[in-house]
Amino acid sequence: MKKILMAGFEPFGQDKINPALEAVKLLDGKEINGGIIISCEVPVVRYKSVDVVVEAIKKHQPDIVITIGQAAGRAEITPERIAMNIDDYRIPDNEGNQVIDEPVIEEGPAAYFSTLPIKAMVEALQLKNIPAQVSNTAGSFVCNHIFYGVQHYLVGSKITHGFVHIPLLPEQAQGTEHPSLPLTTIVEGLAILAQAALDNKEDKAIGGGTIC
Ligand code: PCA
Repeated sequence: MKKILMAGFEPFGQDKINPALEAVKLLDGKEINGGIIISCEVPVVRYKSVDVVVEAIKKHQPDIVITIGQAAGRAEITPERIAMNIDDYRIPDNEGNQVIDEPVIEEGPAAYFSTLPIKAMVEALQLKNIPAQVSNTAGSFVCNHIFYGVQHYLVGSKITHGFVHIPLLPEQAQGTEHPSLPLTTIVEGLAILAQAALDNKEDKAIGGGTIC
């Protein structure tokens, strides 16, 4: 049975809850077709976030790693395509680090692509009527940092990894203009993503893309 490590971020900024953490807690130990999901909690802290996931990888020896965070303002579950080698924090992380235009890894390449089948994952979600779309930017805060840092650690490894942003929960979005998704839908969506990652060694060539 394959292992899928799902790592969800703790709350940060003004938020008291992070749907990523709530969802992965509910998915811990869940069996899917040919695999089992293991979850872990990740601090919203520069460097430490990557260290925690690397420790979990060493401990559990997963086949697939999916790191997950919230994206206020997004209406869909969005597998990220690319991680860039920049930390540019508009707000401090949970230990007060606020850096401007510093690399995630000195001497690292400009960017890494997700090694998850992002198009197949989006297709699998849409087939179940769960809103989903590929995203071409994970921002420049700790989500991009962990995405880049874990990809860097996994260079040359057989373990595949990518980052997924999810919308806010209805209770977080209340009184704001932000869209939201219920926790049950997010949990169902992440299980579908894990299954799609397991079932598709190669990504599907599905058209789309964005035009500016
Ligand atoms: N979202 C933030 C960091 C943690 C999280 O859940 C981000 O998008 O960078």
